[in-house]
Amino acid sequence: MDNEISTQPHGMEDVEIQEWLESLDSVLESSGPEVAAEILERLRAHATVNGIDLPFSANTPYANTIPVRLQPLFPGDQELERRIKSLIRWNALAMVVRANRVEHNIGGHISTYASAATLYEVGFNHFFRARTEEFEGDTVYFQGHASPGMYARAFLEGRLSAQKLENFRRELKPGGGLSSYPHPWLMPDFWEFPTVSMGLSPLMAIYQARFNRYLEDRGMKPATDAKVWAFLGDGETDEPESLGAITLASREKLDNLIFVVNCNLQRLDGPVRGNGQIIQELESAFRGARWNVIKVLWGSEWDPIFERDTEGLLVKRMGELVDGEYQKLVVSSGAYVREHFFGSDPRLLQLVEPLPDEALRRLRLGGHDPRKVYAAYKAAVDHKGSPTVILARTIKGYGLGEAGEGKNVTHQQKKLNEDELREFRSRFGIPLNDEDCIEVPFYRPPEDSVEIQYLRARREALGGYVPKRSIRAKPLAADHDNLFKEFLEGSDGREVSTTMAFVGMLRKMLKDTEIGKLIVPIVPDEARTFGMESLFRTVGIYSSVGQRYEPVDVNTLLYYKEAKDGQILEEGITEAGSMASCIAAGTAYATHGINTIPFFIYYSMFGFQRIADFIWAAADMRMRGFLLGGTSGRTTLGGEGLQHQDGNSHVLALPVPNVKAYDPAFAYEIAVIIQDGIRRMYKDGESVLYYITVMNEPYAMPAMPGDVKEGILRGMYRFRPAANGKAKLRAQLFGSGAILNEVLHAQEILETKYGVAADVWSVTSYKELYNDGIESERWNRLHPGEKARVPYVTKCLADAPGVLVAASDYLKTLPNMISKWMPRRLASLGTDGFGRSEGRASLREFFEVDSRFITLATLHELFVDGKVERSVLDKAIKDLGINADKPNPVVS
Ligand SMILES: Cc1ncc(C[n+]2csc(CCOP(=O)(O)OP(=O)(O)O)c2C)c(N)n1
Ligand SMILES: [Mg+2]
Repeated sequence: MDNEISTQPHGMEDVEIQEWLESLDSVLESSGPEVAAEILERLRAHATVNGIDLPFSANTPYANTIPVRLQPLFPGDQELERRIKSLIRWNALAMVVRANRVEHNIGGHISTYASAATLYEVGFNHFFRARTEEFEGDTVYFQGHASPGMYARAFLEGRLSAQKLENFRRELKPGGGLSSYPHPWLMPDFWEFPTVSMGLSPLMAIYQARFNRYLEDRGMKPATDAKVWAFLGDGETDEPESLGAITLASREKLDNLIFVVNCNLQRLDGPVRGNGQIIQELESAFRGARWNVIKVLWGSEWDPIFERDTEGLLVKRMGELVDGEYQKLVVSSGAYVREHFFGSDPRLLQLVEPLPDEALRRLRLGGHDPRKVYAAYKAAVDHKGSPTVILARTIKGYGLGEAGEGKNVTHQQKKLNEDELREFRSRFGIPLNDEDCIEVPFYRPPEDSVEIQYLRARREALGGYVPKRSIRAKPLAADHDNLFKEFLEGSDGREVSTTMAFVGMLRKMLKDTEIGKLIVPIVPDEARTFGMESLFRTVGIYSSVGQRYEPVDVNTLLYYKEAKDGQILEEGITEAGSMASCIAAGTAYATHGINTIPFFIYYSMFGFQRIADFIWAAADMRMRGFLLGGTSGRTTLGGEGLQHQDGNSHVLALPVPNVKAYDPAFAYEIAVIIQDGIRRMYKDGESVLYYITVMNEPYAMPAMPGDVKEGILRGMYRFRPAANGKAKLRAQLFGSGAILNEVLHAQEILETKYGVAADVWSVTSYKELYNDGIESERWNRLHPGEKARVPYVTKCLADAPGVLVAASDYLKTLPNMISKWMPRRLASLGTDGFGRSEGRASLREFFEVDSRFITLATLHELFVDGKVERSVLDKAIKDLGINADKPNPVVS
């Protein structure tokens, strides 16, 4: 930490220092801060040129960034706002305490909001503008654990009933309750952004602010001064995602973005940086990234003390303390503060001599002083050219006193004893008597009280209530039969991959009059891998500054074209950032009232496996759009090996309830899925999103064999029946993705070499089949008296004879999970195990999913059923060239 203001360096006389400081002061006075800064900058350069080694520091002293003389007047009624804030504090606390009285251990958080109340209330009373018909509104990411405060405010605003508050964390009670944290899925009229998985919201906020600019630059919404506010915890900043994209924000000059970090110096277990200073650490990280950093450390009570301190001793002392010591100071008596903080230097003691101990104890921190917080917010919204972070010092559990103010255990505090409740009540002036207060009732002053009137008037002036979520976009017509028709017709023998087929569809969609402009292609530096480079030229890569250079490949047809109205979001190597863009685009129907349709294509292994929690948040947010897992399939992506070859993502897509996951084999399947997806999401308004894997193996795309659309969407359909349906030996083979070709090949081998007639099914989605199966089971269990529902798989296979064999490029668990609804035993082949750097054929042999292993599996099933002799099997193993003692891919 380098924030010391040294007073006597290397024997230099005080007077010399004083002279330098005075001349700077006089420049400041006569010519202003800009000239003073210029001189200092020149001085620094001069020093460097003359060999003076100036240590780098991105820190400023441990003091408020905004000096008192630049502090604006507080525009509100401070006393009234304090009373309103106290009521919110009380109700937030009551909500948690009551919930835990009714149901022990139901949980909830008191101390986070207690520390952040002023940070929020200044925002609600003066800054957060609601979304209205005329104005898009500010976008606010509330710290997840502060949710009781947001509910308590909405209660005072008359938006949430006492009944709802009573059922905080008990959402399933009659009349409904309130979700623990912000979840648009559970409270779709209230919350907009899920923030409780820490670290996600800062990154999402950055890309949201960037997406707002993208919409403006593309002329899809008017440019406004709407802001994106993100409230985070200081502990939360340890999540790599929290700071992982801050340079994008400054590079893009996102002055529409404001972070507020609630620096209570504590996380759950204890101090964030007991032995250091989290505020200084964050300051240097953000300043280094060229953000505008505003520190709000000290409240107004400190101002006169600073003023008396002409020697800079106080700032120096403040910079010396580590956070562990600060934490102790805020819970200590005035006498202790005098002795241990000011006592380090007699000159410091002198500064506070006139103040009694009680006044020392009451020296507020900046984050609890509305005037300081207002000044910081005002400076942040007025700031131009870069994003702003406000580092506000607060006390965790502020006001809880003995019940947990500033204590290490405070994060988990959910109960207060009678004395603690009375004390809290008295401290915040809640009009409840001793007896009533221990019942912790919710308290709302009458409608005509000055508090309610004021609160309502403030919100009215700011356009309405926040947070509030509503769907603002009109449904699309989504009548795209013509658009997708050509893809149902096959490739006329031309070999193309499903990726190429998809890119062809994307190209066509981009030209469509209804959805062309709405499409947002998003790619983390893999556009060439997916053959998308032709789009660079046609729709351009978004860049807020256009293209300031002549691209090296300008003479080629497909040159790298960046443009201010470019449509592609080429995010660079950040799947998390790309997903955050996808979320912003896929929720714009609510946030902006614009039906943007994201198509986020990425290396499939780096999707669900790497950024699953963002996908979970997207699902919670009711994101609409398409995730495309490119180069998927453990054996279809040759060469790349263990890290890239994805045989997992369809399993990892299972837990996200509203993700529809497809593993299509042919272009027409993809066309059917995308067309239907656009209809369901953008016309019918369903809260689903799509995951489609596409592969890079080229093969001829067949035409759609009749009307199999329903089967494609529901998860399976018979693609190619057996040529000889009358044969004695019968089988049903199931294939997905590129492995369907192996299955088709096995069908031929079985028929020509072994006299087995097999039907081949394309299984487009095991997830759809599984969900349908468990839903039928459930319904039957709950309605035993009614006609039993039959799972779709069972219906499909009702009259299908023979043994059953499935093969895919994913784990065997996928077919296994639906096998119980099949008429007979199922043999499953799949790619469990680590991948290898190899070609497709070797990989498919290694994982035992090629046509030979499918053939063998079928014969083996027939053997188990007593339909063929052992000798047939032995001979087949030999004829097919299968090494029976090869390594087991699952464990090798
Ligand atoms: C990704 C993630 N990990 C862990 C948690 C559990 N958790 C909830 S709050 C908390 C501490 C938060 O500390 P801080 O960010 O400083 O917020 P404060 O409550 O102090 O304002 C933890 C560890 C979580 N919600 N998300
Ligand atoms: Mg904290």
